[in-house]
Amino acid sequence: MSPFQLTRTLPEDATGADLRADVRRGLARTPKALPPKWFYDGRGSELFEEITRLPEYYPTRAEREILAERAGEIAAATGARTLVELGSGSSEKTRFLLDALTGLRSYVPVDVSESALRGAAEGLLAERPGLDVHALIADFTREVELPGTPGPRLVAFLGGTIGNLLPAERAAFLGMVRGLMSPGDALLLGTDLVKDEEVLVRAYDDAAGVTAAFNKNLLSVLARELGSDADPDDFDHVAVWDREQEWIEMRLRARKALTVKIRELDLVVPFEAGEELRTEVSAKFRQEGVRRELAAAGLEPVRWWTDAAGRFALSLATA
Ligand code: AVJ
Repeated sequence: MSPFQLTRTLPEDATGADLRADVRRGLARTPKALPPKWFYDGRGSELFEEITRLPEYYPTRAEREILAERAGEIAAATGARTLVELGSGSSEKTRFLLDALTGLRSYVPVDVSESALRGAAEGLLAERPGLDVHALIADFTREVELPGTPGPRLVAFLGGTIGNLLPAERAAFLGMVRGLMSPGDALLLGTDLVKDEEVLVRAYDDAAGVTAAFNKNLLSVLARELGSDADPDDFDHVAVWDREQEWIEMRLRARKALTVKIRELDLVVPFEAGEELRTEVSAKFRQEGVRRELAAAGLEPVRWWTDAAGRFALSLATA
């Protein structure tokens, strides 16, 4: 059997149908809102990689610091023979885990992007000739069906991406993950932490304007995929801290009254001057909240690590 397999559980046209449904629903509601998963076309993924290198965007560096420091402990605590990575993207930070997990036999990266999966697998297969890589093209916010790889499994969901889900979606997601796990398996979860408002807002509204370009790239996705005529220059990038919900919201704010025509949906969407479209929430967590959400999904929190500055946390939970 080849050490590389690629399985598609996502129908070829699923993404298009999902996008249409999300745009129809999201632009009809008040306030207007779209889910952040639509940022990540080729250009959006590039812009996100650029964000992770910005001086203001600390989460990637903070999480890498924890992984570099704690990969050995994680490996010892889990003894994983399979590593499942949800939303693996470029799999860059995963190297720490792959290097530390000495008994690892299988790596299962899960992502909606086939190109990201192929790119990540290529380097790995060369470096780790004994490793089976079973890449899964799937949307981790939906049902995921894992290949029958050896246990125990470590399921990693890194980057703080869980913060992009709304509370009810997080509960559903954690329940789905719990359902993938057998006794002895573990979840490694990355969460960005509540901190000073200024630091948070700057991380999502950087001086170089990369996050603004990332946010506005959503309009390019809508133009290409659905024939939308929204002009990025007619919108401002906005990042605000919601202190009640404890999340950052990114929005696109119309600079003037305008209409957006979306040809493929036969839709005309009016914006008042100053009206905002929510494009992302990025929730920030406290240890108590993470414990509560894990427990509510039937997962037992067993370890909690932060970077030295206490900005970001990795949790380990068992099934
Ligand atoms: C990688 C999805 C967790 O919410 O911080 C970065 C995405 N958005 N800058 C985040 C993002 C704006 C990022 N996640």
